[in-house]
Amino acid sequence: MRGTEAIVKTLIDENVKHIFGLPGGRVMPLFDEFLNYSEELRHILVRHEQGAAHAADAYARVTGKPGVCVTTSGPGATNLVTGIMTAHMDSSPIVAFGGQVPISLIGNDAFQESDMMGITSPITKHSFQLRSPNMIRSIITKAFKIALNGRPGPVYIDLPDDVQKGEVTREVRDTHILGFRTITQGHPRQIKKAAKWLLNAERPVIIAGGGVLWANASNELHQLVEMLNIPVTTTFMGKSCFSEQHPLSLGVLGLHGRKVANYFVDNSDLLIAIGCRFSDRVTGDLESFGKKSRIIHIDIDSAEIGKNVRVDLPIVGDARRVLQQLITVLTGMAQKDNSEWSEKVKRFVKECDCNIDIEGNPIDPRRLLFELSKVWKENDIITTGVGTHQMFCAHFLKISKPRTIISSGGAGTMGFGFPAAIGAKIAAPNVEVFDLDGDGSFQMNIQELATAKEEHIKVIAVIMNNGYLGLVRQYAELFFDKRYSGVHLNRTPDFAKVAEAYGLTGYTVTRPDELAPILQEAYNSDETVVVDVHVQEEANILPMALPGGNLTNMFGGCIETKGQLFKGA
Ligand SMILES: Cc1ncc(C[n+]2csc(CCOP(=O)(O)OP(=O)(O)O)c2C)c(N)n1
Repeated sequence: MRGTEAIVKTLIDENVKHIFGLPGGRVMPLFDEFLNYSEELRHILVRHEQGAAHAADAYARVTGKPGVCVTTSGPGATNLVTGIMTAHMDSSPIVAFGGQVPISLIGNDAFQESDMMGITSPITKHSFQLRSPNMIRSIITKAFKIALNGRPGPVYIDLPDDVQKGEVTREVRDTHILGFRTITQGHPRQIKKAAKWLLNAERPVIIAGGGVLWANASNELHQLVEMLNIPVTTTFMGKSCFSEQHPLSLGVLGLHGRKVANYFVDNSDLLIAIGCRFSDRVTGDLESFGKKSRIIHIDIDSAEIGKNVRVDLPIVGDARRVLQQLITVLTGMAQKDNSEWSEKVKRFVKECDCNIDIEGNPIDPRRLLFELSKVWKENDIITTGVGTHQMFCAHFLKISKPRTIISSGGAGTMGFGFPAAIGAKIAAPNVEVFDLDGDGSFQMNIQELATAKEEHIKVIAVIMNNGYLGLVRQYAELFFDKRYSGVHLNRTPDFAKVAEAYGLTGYTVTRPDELAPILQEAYNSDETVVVDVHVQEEANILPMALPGGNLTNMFGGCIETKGQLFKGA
């Protein structure tokens, strides 16, 4: 058996059905093999390798299974780096393959050689270099195991040319990884203690992070909330793990979070953080975060516990397993009436329910979200770029089904949205996928329109076009005396015409009354559509807390808040 055949067969055995990539000299043997297995394994040709990594990443976020991408050596492989780092920061399992020069040339500065082991090691869970065709099955199987088990994350595999071309003479089948052990069950004593704390707390709040989604623990989370009437806030990465239509949903917390979420987190006496890593975007000032509360931290990655915040009760384990354990223990205990707390939360949640049906021309970004929400169905998926448009989504969009919002949180990678939409659509062909993007972010991977056209992948790109690198402009306005340096996008192309140039349909929207019919038309279309929505140029995403400041010290925004939210609270 050829090395390339062993690669493809192992991928098929790992249930891989799609692979995103772009070829070059050092990966041609593998691409040649793809032709022999095109029925089982569909290769999707992207136009830039970064797009392949983001598509694989989004595929993983939608399915919960590793996404796979493949590139040639040197610049092909280095073009993956931003995508691998993005997946790493958001704990997304991808397996990325890069071609490599033959083993005998490694270290010679051969044509298109790059030290991908060195480059990827800080941004992956593990990097492998295949050094013998006999090791192919063993290493690829291990790579999938590592990517998915425990805290998920990316794995890189370097594929020297001669290993691809070589013969498998004695296949190594060992897939055991020495020292790789994941703790999934929470310690029973800690679980009991957590249950007691939960029942004794006067003002408990759950903070749910991306780990809840990766563990498929949304049902258990809802169950726990029904049982105890505890409010839930999510991190941006956890958004969608708890229905934001639920009366006890506080929405997203943090720097650009909702006032009501930040307020209740700050005033709770018990925080139960599940699968969240307490990023600086979530905590703000670490000195004052959680000052009034005890903190229970449930996480599969023990290294996260105590890393950023003081933890009073650590529980290492899989979020779903631990929640199941907690529910079992709590079932046997006398429940406490905490209706005073939960009613207060519900009242404040209602008060903080902002109006996003905003009139006026130019279009307010919230108006776009309002119209979008009317068009899409709850199982449809939305991806985003990075900027104000992303934070408008985080703050104002109510998402109710798990894994339906896909965004680059930890890395904040502009250009993520559109290729991610492609990956999401491949993963979930029966729902509509929207990429809600910024005019800056969309231009960073605009070339993937060709991929969508050629591969008949239908997504709806909606561009919140403000003519600026909006979030940086906002920070310049707020923190640099409105001294705008390098934030105006003077030469933005006509996106509708760009879409047409790729053989697709494009629309330009400049008036609020055009939004509903055009979005509906885009929804009904069979092909990828670009909807370029011209919004207010200097719309700020507010309220916000000061970076590094106290979470409750938010300024701006909420002019539409009904009532005086925190007065006398
Ligand atoms: C690859 C990359 N480069 C630079 C940045 C810094 N950055 C953060 S937000 C932003 C502006 C984004 O502009 P746009 O996509 O138009 O979205 P808007 O804020 O206008 O909604 C920039 C430049 C980044 N996050 N990622």
